Amino acid sequence: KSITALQKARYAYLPKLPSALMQDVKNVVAVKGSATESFADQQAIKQLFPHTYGQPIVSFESGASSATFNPIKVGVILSGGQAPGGHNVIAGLYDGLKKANPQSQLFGFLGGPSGLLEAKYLEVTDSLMDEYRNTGGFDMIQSGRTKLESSEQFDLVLENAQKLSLDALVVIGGDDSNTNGAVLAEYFKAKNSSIQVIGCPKTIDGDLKNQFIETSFGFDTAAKTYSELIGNIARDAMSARKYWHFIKLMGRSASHIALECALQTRPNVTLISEEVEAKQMTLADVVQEIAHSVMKRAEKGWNFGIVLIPEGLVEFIPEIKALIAKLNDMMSEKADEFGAIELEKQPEWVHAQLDAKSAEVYASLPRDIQFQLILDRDPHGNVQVSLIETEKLLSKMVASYLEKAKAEGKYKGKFAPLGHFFGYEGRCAFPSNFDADYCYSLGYTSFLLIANGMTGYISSLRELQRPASEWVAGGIPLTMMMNMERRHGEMKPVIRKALVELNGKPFQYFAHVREKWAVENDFAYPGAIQYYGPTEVCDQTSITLGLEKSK
Ligand code: FBP
Repeated sequence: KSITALQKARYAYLPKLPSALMQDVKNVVAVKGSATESFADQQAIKQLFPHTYGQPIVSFESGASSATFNPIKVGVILSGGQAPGGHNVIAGLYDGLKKANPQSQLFGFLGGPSGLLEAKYLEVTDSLMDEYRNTGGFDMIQSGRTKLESSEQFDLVLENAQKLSLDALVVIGGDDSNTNGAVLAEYFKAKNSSIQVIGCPKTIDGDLKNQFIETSFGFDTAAKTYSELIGNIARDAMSARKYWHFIKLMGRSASHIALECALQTRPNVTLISEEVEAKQMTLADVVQEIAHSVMKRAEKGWNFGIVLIPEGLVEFIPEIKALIAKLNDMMSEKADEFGAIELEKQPEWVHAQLDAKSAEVYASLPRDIQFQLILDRDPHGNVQVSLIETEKLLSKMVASYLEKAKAEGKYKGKFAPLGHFFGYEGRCAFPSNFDADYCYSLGYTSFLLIANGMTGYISSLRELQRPASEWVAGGIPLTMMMNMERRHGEMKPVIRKALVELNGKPFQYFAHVREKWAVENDFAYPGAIQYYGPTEVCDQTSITLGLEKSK
């Protein structure tokens, strides 16, 4: 294998831990708070989770531990999309286990939740672990999106875990995977099994957060990676002065990534899906917002600029949202009929099934977008927004808007748009120092939760705006973060997805400065993630986290 100079250097990096966790495990005590309630729908959640509802928040502090530290066997899975730092969660868990008792064992299930069902796993050894420390990606044990939902599946997981004599399972995943983790923890208890389940908050999307989970891991690195590229493109635009760059950014429904990248790079236009929905902006309104900046800048002779588009945008534009809902219902109700239609004829077939309003919207979209809207949904029922080329849709529509404006004598500029999509390139970067430290601490904390007998908890680090030594480690009951939501026509207990809050500090700051960014050249150039050098260059957290935690 060829190892790059950076990879070699990163092997030697020692992730920072909160100082309370730096001592011997015998001197770290679990301090429990009082009973908790779920964020909403308390009665329904309590009924669905009779064994795990209401557990206290736990924090780890200096003090004599009551844990026994007998040898234990723990399984771990990486679930869903990749996020930088996953390997370090495993490293923190592994080091904690071995530090407390060298006889303890860690098993990595392969390919995500399906590895649990198929009993495909490997044992993590020192040499294997050392190959992956501080590296990006999930390739050590891979990941997958299989959804665990039926009781047959849960039985199979239990059976496979029992065959291996597992004491605990750590699920590293996003909101859906941690919801699965909560259900699994409850299921094991209901079946009188003592196998514990602990979750860790993963996703570049940044939408698994609340007052206790300050950020999900991977968000920091992914946003910094995209911001580097956006900054570079902005500088290219400033140099060549001839292109408008339409950049779609990954992140699913939430616009956290787009907002963070905007704060880092100050582009001319950034669309925030949550605002589009709140203001009920139509596609025409969105196009007009972009065209406003293009036209204002053209007056100054600047026929170039940067537009950031969150990938989930189309789902928040009222008329397209309604169309997608109709398409979802139709595609599941008439799945067989739809499946039998020749690919080329699908849009026409779909069009004929829709009501007049949705049919009109569907017909108004370019043909490639019509196809992209009827692609298969993912196993969790989500539209695969990464595959919809919103950047092209918008640049085409802005072009026609400008043509009209030109005909009316309102615009004299030139408009040459280029489309980009930044997504997969940010998910497996070498984790930033923040993510490397945060993930290692999350993994180490998940070990402490196991050692202290907890189940149905998510590993948590708080006060993340401070240096790592001052972070507060602990566990939050998963049921606390749940509410009831309609999924596939049924009410289900799920962890609440955190979208951008329009009255939150990050958005408020952005809203305050964006008109200036729209018409000026205020671009900022963050450059590549730095791993070595002054703390203010290497260890800074995301601007979102900084603003959210500011007084
Ligand atoms: P999760 O962390 O929620 O699994 O999603 C991360 C993500 O990168 C989303 O931003 C994106 O929409 C999706 O995965 C893409 O899915 P896939 O990797 O299956 O193409």
